[in-house]
Amino acid sequence: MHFRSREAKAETDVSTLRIVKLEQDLLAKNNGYAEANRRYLSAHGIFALNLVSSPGSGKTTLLVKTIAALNETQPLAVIEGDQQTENDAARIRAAGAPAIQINTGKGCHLDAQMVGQAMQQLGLPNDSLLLIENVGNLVCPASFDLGEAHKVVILSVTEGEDKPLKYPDMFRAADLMLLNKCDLLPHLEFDADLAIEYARRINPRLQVIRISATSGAGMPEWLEWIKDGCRNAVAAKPEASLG
Ligand SMILES: Nc1nc2c(ncn2[C@@H]2O[C@H](COP(=O)(O)OP(=O)(O)OP(=O)(O)O)[C@@H](O)[C@H]2O)c(=O)[nH]1
Ligand SMILES: [Mg+2]
Repeated sequence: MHFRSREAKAETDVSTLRIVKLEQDLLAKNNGYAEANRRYLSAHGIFALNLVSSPGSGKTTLLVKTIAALNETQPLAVIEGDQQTENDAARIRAAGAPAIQINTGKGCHLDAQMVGQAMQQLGLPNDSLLLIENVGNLVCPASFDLGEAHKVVILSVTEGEDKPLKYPDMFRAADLMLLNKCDLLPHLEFDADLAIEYARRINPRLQVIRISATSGAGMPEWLEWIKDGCRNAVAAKPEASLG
């Protein structure tokens, strides 16, 4: 058993309170920037999605395929978040879309101020689609509102069915889950129904699309979901409601 003096315990309590206060201040500051982003996006009819997942679930692959399918008809741009490298932004530019890479260094998530600056640099056209790929991490990005319309969580079938139960905040914060790499199901013991049941146990209103970014299965449903969101964002623009 471990005994601590009353003084040592009081000191720990004070440090814990200080950390909690710092976290609250950080999140409050972020929420201010997120609200500014949201106002800007809504005033310009821009539909913004924040793609969140663990590393390697297929976010960039999915974005490349999404760009290939929509680029001709839908103005769009991408903000890429990674701790290091320009790799993902280079993949997006090669697919034909403008992209800004944010390197967060030791940071494990994008924040709303970084995204606001990147939005200004991109000069997003009215009525466009903004796709934000967050840093691969199932924990920190859940707490940071970027001003997006929806968080989209990508869970790939190689990760295990229990991830929604282990990382509930992310699945609670998301409105849509893309169950990716479904082409691999025949080779795995992954139970897709069980994974979806776990995710809905955490978040009963979570929409789910089974998808394979590489084979293209499920892509039409995902693209329809995006197009619906873009139409709604344009229709909800303040000037649209006046006219
Ligand atoms: N079989 C299969 N492989 C996929 C699928 N989607 C992505 N991959 C592969 O998964 C690996 C990681 O894909 P990325 O798109 O780089 O994943 P990411 O989520 O962007 O990774 P980070 O940005 O590092 O977090 C690559 O080897 C992809 O080819 C899929 O639907 N099926
Ligand atoms: Mg990526």
